[in-house]
Amino acid sequence: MYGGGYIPKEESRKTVSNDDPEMLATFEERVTRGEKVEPRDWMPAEYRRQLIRMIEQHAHSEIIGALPEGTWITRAPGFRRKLALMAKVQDEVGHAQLLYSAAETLGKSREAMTNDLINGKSKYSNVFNYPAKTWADVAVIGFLIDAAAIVNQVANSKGSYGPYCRALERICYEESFHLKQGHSVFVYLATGTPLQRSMLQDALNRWWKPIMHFFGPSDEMSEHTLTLMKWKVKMATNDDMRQQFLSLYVPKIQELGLTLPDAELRKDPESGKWLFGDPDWAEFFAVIRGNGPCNAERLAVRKAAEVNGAWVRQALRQADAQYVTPLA
Ligand code: FAQ
Repeated sequence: MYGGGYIPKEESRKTVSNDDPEMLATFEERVTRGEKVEPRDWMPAEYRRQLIRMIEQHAHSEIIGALPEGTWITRAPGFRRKLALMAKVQDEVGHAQLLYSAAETLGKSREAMTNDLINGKSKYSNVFNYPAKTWADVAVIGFLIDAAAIVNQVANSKGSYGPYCRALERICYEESFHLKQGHSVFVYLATGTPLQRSMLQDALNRWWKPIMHFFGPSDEMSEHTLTLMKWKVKMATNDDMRQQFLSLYVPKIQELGLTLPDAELRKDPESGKWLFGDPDWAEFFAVIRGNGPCNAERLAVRKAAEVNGAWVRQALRQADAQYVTPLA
């Protein structure tokens, strides 16, 4: 099931110190110079493991992320909105394909990744474990969650691992259309009837906490940031990305006369940093460990798709064996 140098977590931790010190030093010099690392290049076992973990989680997030908005395709208000939402959801699934391919270059098979997702072993983004209750939720996801994803992905597309960076660049082009789609629905509701405005305000209130969690735990609590930044897999810390998002998007939300459900949220004029109330990290950790409002439902849908699609994969494998002549 595993191949191409992929070593599962437990074993890889043991091998970290076994990396040849000279090879490690050369690798780190290359990364520091800003060179891209490609799949056949030598890399430390822990670099490989961390990349697989992060890219795989990202791919799962795109697949599961299609589900909350996907439930609104049949109920979108009007044909134009339906068409745009359908295209957006389809793009998210395409992003997962790009990311699974990037993770495969590191040696973990797609089958192993899918199994780890449906068996609950792999994580995916906290935000997709909350329900999309109204059409206004589609506006909040499309505008603010896509915006948050762009902040993260634009930064990391300048990172060290070639296949991941190239996938992120392409994803970011598409995400910027998603942001426009989300912004259009968001502004439409924010400038609409009192009922539309209150529906949007309610969605914003429900999504704000998960969005604050989206960038990961605070830097003091983050387990992987230091290692990932040293190797230029992550190009900004969780707190820096959260700050960047707040600077860009809080003013846009407030301009529309909407409020945010955090009485302590304000920009400190001295440090230029955003201050906010307790983000409730207990809820974040509960959700990423499988105990959010929709975790079970999301995995059940993904599992059903896997089971129901088994015959298609089998038919494709058979067709492949029948018609494709192996290269000599
Ligand atoms: N959700 O040490 P750190 C999208 C876990 S794409 C769940 O700080 P790290 C597109 C973390 O895995 C959204 N788990 O971790 C879209 C680790 O657990 P582990 C996804 C989280 O890796 C839009 C533990 O906590 N984006 O939205 C989260 O250094 C609209 C300790 O945390 C990406 O995946 C979380 N939010 O930093 C689709 C981008 N945060 O693995 C549809 C790539 C942390 O040891 C609709 N990933 N954890 O068991 C990253 O940039 C990083 O992995 C972070 C976390 C920043 C997410």
